[in-house]
Amino acid sequence: MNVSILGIPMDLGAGRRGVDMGASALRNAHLAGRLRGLGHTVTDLGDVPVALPETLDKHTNAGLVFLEPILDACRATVERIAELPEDAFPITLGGDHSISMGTVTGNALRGGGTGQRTGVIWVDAHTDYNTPQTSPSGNIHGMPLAHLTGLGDPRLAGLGGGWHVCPQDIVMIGIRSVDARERELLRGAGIKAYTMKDVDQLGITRVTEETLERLSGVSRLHVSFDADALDPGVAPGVGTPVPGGLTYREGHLLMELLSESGRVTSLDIVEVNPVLDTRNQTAELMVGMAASLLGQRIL
Ligand code: DIR
Ligand code: MN
Ligand code: MN
Ligand code: MN
Repeated sequence: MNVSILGIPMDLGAGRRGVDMGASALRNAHLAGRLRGLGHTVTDLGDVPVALPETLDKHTNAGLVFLEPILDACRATVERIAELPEDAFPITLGGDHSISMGTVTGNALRGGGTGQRTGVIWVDAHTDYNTPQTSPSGNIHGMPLAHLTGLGDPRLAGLGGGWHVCPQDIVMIGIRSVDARERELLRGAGIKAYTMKDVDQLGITRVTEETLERLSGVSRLHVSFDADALDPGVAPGVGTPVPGGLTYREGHLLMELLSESGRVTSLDIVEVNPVLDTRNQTAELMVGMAASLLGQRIL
């Protein structure tokens, strides 16, 4: 496959500093080399420009911290991704999870037109379905999915022109932290969420099979992988660790099964925080997840 790597070194959407270095940490953990070793052609497109928080006022825009510079970075991301050919496999490196408003939209716009129907597999401890009204923090990394479906602030929801993700085309996996008003908003939204309870009860194999079945009518599938979906024991380098996450093998098996389906067309790796990590182990772990999604097999 033709893999295109794009970095979005942004931590403006997160409550803690450091995920802006995530893209660099993933490159240092030999992401490109691992994928070349699997037979892929890999091109690194470099980074999208992102403003430094030290140069900005942390003014809160009615519950939206750093709205303008996040919008700028997301718009630049949409442009860079949308121009890639339809047969490319983009891997976008965060950065905090607010980059996904740009990456998912850019991928939907690839190939021209007003946006293709796109399935989104959101692997995360959190549902990231806050709006500025429901968010307890004002941090935009807790809001990307709501905006991708067209809710929330019209500037963020408008990144794709008129394009939005259909709620029934979203599947969340690994969920174990939902804010009170976010939960109310999710109820009845039509989004499928596999919580950690579901993973424990059904097993990750059945969860993955059901996910692919649910999204069987959708030709483009985007995986948005927040490192905090994994258990903090194996992925300590994240800003908002939550106990009880996916094990090392559950993460890999999910990626291996998605890979076998041959249906995934793009990937985000987000929320890797090298400042909070130990010897870059979380970046190395996430490079392994990407390798499994792109064809690495044990035998
Ligand atoms: C929390 C934390 N739900 C918020 N969210 C995330 O601020 O909205 N942490 N995404 O990684
Ligand atoms: Mn997230
Ligand atoms: Mn998260
Ligand atoms: Mn819109």
